[in-house]
Amino acid sequence: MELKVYVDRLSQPSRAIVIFCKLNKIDFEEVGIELLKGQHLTPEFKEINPMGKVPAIVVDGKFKLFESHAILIFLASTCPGVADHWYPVDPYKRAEIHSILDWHHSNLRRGSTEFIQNTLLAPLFGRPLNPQAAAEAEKVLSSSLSKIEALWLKESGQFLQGSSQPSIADLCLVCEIMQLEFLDATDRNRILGPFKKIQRWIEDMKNATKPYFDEVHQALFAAKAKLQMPLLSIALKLFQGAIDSRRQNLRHEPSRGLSTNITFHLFWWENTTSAPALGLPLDPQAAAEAEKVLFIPVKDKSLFGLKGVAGGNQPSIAYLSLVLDEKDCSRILVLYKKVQQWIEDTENATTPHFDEVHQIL
Ligand SMILES: N[C@@H](CCC(=O)N[C@@H](CS)C(=O)NCC(=O)O)C(=O)O
Repeated sequence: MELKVYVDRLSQPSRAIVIFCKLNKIDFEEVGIELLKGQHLTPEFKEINPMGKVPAIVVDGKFKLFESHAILIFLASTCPGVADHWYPVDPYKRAEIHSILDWHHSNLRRGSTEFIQNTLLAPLFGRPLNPQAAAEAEKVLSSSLSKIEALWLKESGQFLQGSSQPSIADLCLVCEIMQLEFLDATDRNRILGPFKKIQRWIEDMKNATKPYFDEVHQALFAAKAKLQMPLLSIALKLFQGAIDSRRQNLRHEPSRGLSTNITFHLFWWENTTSAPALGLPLDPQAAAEAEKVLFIPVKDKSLFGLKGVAGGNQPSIAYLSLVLDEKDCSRILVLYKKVQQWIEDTENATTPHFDEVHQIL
């Protein structure tokens, strides 16, 4: 198998893939895609990942895959010699790993990336820092960390679910938390300080994945050192205008991964409709932001061929999850005939249960 791995080591899911490949002696070629240079937005890279995100892989020059969790599952399932503990064959253990991975994207990752963006990185992408968004993100992040500490780190073993050896879920979550190294010590200590088990677990993961964990994270520490250079911040301010106008041009680019889009659908729904039921105010500005993100990828689902996600002519669980989530976006969906047809097809393929279960809406 010829494997090309497209990554930027400053990206946490990219690091998880590189560490996994090195550790498991998987033969691969690492192709650097520098986010800060916009290399993920070039037409060439979008041929590989139409979402314009790293990581992505290409196998034997033809099979292309994005989304880090899916990539790790694919590699663990197909590459010879990967130890069972990374992605156990036992369906119960496997299901628990999937559960943690799905949770990761809309909780820990959401809190961590939003916090880092809004306290530090936003100006690099032409956006202002947003202390209010950072404060909200910190709540999500801290709540996620407390869930990991209370639910999944147990006395029976060093790793998630009390296992004695790590799985791909340990790798993804720890790489995510390592991104907090970008922060200054005060922020990082305030956030991570209360979580002693998590601190111990990070050390255990470093040891379990030696020497690759430190090697691959070098890029992060080097970038942090650069970010702290005062000269660089002055240069960034000077270039702010140029970056701004570039972002304007990119505004209409699809730029979010599929699982993130689903999360944005939820934000949109919450801020236009359901928040009062939870005792929260509606936030039209947040809804408008979420809608911008949601809108583009719905159109872009034509990229999947719609009549055959992954080439099948029968629906998969992916169809079911996406359709369930977007069924009620009629205002948005009205423009997208193929998506409407696909919802109809999924509805027919799951009749009568689809309509029966949607009754409650
Ligand atoms: N859910 C995706 C997330 C991918 C992602 O957000 N990658 C970021 C880097 S960490 C990226 O490429 N961002 C570029 C952009 O959004 O323009 C995964 O797990 O692979």
